[in-house]
Amino acid sequence: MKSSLPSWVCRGLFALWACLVASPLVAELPKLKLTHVWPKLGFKRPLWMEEAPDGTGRIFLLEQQGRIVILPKDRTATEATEFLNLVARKPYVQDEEGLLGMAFHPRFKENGKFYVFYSQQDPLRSVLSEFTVLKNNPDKADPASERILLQFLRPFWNHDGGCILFGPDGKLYVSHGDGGKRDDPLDNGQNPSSLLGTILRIDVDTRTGALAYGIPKDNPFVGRADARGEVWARGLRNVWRMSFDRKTGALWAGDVGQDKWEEIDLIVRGGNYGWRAREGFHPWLKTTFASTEPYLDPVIEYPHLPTLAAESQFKNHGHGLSVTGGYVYRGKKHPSLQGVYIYGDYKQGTVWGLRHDGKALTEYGELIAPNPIRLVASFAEDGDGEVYLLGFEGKIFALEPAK
Ligand SMILES: [Ca+2]
Repeated sequence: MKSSLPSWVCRGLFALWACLVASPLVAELPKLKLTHVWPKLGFKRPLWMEEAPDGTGRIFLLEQQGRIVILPKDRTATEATEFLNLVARKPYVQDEEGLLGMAFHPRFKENGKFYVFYSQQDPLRSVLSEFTVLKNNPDKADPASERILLQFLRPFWNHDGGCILFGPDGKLYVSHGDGGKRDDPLDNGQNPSSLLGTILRIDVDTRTGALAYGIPKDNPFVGRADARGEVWARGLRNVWRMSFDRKTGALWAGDVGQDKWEEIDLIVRGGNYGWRAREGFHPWLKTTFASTEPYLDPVIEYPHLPTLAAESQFKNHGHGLSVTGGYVYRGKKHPSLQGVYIYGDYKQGTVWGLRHDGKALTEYGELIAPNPIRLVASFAEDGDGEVYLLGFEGKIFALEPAK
């Protein structure tokens, strides 16, 4: 039967239908550009940035070698204020070591407490400590106020994780990598009695037994003889940056892969994210531990090589070598970005976005094209929910729609 519609209309409708059926997930997310902010300031390997939750609007930035500085309110100024200096302790020896994380106590305004995560040698370890601001100067930390909460002994120099965050529940979440080397040789990720290859959840305001912190009673492995009560989630290789969605409270993490797949995970209580038994959605190595929980798949994965894309359900994603987890955009300036989880690849400089409706991935796409000059060390979020990119070469960029 001959159609009454002109043929070009039919072709157009067919193309639209084919597009919707064939690739419902590939979306036209807004293209972004990077705007250099604080252009007169240079930093050494900036790894984290956060606004103090005390109403002062002060933004703190962390350098890998062991410094925390307060950025000037005037973004054209030429000097930052040094807040804490741990350089003499030499946290930064090998590439992945250093001062890696910082978090403000939820009641920072009243108690001046904040937390840092840094590497130390002899023995190799990662230290999680509490510090307090000087009573007579809110722009200076008291270096003598250190209270060590936890030390992770680690077998190798790399995969240290080091992202620390307070959740909406007021508990401190701490990521630590699997302990390093290839293939997680000690099988830490699947060992429920290891603190490595995990995200921990602890209470900095209470104490459990002789520990310098409390283990919340509703943690998933509390009371299990073969497991550590601090563990919130495990089977993670090396979470490089995680964040809470400030609207939904969901915990997002970028877990760095080894040979083939980078992944983004939604972290849930007691979740086992598969490493070293799985890399991304794919079986990897045998593990000596039988998991009592099913392995949880990532929200999305991307390959190290374009030729691997055929093995993934996520076509046209783009490739990279080391994921950097970011933030769900909840700012006010850019409505087109609302609800987009922003993440990137450290090595390629690519920035992607995805949307997730709480149950499933609904959209994903490239936001900024590959640019290997700008290594994506971390993302950051200010008090208004505006998102930034920290370039490893020492620059801070605001993320903004390209038009
Ligand atoms: Ca995984």
